[in-house]
Amino acid sequence: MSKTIIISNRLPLQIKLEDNEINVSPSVGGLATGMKSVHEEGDSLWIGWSGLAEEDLNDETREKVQKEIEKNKCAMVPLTENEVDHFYYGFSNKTLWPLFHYFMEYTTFENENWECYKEVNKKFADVVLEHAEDGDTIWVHDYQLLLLPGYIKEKKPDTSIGFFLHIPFPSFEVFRTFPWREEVLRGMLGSDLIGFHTYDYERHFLSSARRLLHLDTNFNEISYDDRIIKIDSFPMGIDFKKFYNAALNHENEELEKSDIQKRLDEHLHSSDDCKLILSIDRLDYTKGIPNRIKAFEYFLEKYPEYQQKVRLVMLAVPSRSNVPQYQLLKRETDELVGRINGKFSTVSWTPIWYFYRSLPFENLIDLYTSCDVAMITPVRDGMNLVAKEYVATRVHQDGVLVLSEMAGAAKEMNEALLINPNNFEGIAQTLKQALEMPKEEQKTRISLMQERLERYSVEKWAEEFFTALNSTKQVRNTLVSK
Ligand code: GDG
Repeated sequence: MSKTIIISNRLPLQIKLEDNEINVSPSVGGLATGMKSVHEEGDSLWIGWSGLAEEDLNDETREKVQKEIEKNKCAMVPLTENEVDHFYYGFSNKTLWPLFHYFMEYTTFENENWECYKEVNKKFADVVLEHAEDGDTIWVHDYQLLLLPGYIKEKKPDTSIGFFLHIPFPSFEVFRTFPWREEVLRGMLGSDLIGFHTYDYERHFLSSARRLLHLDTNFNEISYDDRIIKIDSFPMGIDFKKFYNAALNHENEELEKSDIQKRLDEHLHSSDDCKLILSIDRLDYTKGIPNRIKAFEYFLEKYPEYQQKVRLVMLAVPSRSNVPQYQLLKRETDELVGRINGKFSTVSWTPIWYFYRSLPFENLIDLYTSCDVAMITPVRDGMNLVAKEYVATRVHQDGVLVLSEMAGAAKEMNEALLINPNNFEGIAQTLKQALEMPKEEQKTRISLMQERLERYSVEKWAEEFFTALNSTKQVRNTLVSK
């Protein structure tokens, strides 16, 4: 009986260690949700890092972690602090992340990090090869594991390997600057199916494969190493029902109120007719946070009648805070918020409510359901699930999504108001349009987007990827039997 192996940098578990005791809970992220049914049903195994460095564990705690992981149908790839430093913070987040998001000025090319990236990908391969058998279906996720498909295919050619990239694949002109470009392409081409969020990323990949490796391509297929590899786009969805139902329940239940909800309640029950504009992102330079704040400042200056009538509620979730660019961004964001609040605030009104923390799911729903407009302005973003989640929670079909055309999500959400994140004039006019949009128009736009989100949910995304991967298996079998 063949089985399914899912591999991502992190396991779909949150593992906390306190006083030699470990606490394990399931992750709530999009990937974990999407793969849940695949992982729970049938014979399946999820391989990844636990989030704890080897140095944090002793024999006793390692055994406990191991047991919990096995109980959850997972297997662990052990990583040392040094590996986390060079593979994760180093190569993944100082080289691949900025380069693939077109931040070339932030990209470092350190040979030591590259060597460690290769070693860790091999470590992942070793764990996969301990478990994989001919006929198994293997799904590898994201930019931390670009070399892994190649390492697996070399040793286990009779497995079906799918790879999905959650971030953009950059254009050839950017990718060609990368010193290890051929090795990385060859690593990805160990797969039988390579998936991206959008057709543009797929096109960029095909172009790099053609121009750098001189490979033959036929539409979306590449001939490589006596194999045909299929390249396709699979825009990732969300667990629509989870968000929609949470928003419905939220209206009925008396939940324990967070400081944010108390503040939102005060606002909603106050007599002023101030509207709320929401933004939620990890504090990451790709998300266009400084641009958004500056565009909001421009809006308040250009349309002074909106001063005291609108407020930006901004949740920035701490992320990768030991990478210097993220520390600089934090400082810049703090300063910009301070400057704008200092410039415009009155005794009764502060233009920006800024929260730098991560919130429990229920509070995320508080934010989504309380805000009139969501303003999502990444300068580059593979997909952007926050845009989709905001729309899914609008159970009265009101609200307006202002979305950057640089987010993969913009390709599917035509009814959003699309903006260029660098055009402050355009953003200001679009914000005004959003704040003044008639209810009927809001309803038309939101319902159309909701229908699409419900139909193309994250489960559907996973199902379609697996169907495409299995069809590559059938094509291979036919070729072999000929
Ligand atoms: C990468 C790509 C692509 C956020 N704050 C809190 C919280 N969240 C949840 C949101 C959403 C997720 O985190 C963020 O997803 P995004 O898609 O917006 O962004 P990335 O983290 O950059 O994800 C991206 C994605 O992979 C999937 O392929 O879309 O382009 O960069 O689900 O709800 N959740 C909770 N508290 C928070 O404070 N509970």
